[in-house]
Amino acid sequence: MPRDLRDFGKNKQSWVILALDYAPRADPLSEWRALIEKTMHLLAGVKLGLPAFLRIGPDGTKQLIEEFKGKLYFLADFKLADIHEVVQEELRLIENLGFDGAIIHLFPRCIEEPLHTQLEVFGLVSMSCKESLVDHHLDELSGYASKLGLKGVVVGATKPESIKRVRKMLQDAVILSPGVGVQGAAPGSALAAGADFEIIGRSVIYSVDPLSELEKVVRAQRLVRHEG
Ligand code: BMP
Repeated sequence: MPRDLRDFGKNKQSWVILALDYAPRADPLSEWRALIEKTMHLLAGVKLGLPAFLRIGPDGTKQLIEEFKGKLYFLADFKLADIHEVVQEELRLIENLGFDGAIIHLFPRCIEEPLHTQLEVFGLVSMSCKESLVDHHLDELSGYASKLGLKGVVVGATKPESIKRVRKMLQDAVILSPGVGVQGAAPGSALAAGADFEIIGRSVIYSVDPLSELEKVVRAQRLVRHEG
């Protein structure tokens, strides 16, 4: 049974979702397993991107999730942007792999009715990169996410004004914000703008000391949560 992302944040007092896309060394599964074991107490969840899935496949993915089940939230980010029936089938297969949640892209606007799934589904309404066309439709896509009854949305951490805007529109939505670290947003800044979780990849994955990198991020987040 998939779990609630907000509970992981509360229990861990960390609002970090670690993005796994890159594996600097040869054996991604062992590498990610070791990294997660070392940093798990500072993570609410792990987001598995398409590059990661293509490296370790369905079996490796199942194995990784099984190993840390209940200790971390597992989020699938396979850039789903298709007709309703195909997205529905993708979510079914993602759920079978053991994931707790999944990100879908909303710009095709082909989903006609609420999706049938136990997964928490997050719709992307803004991107962290500068010139994304998606951002021209922020209000429309946020309204669409709400109409579909999605658990939450993805809004770039590099766009605090957009986070504030979406938070006003969707008061109960769980907002996930990628773009902290390498893409320029400071740790804690997306939370300060109204996001619920910050998605962070390379600044941790490529760090010579991922643990202290994460400690810095979580410290900044706790300051926002407790003093903000
Ligand atoms: P990094 O911290 O290494 O920049 O990683 C950010 C992660 O968030 C990547 O997995 C990327 O796919 C994802 N992401 C993003 O960077 N911007 C978006 O607008 C949407 C994303 O899913």
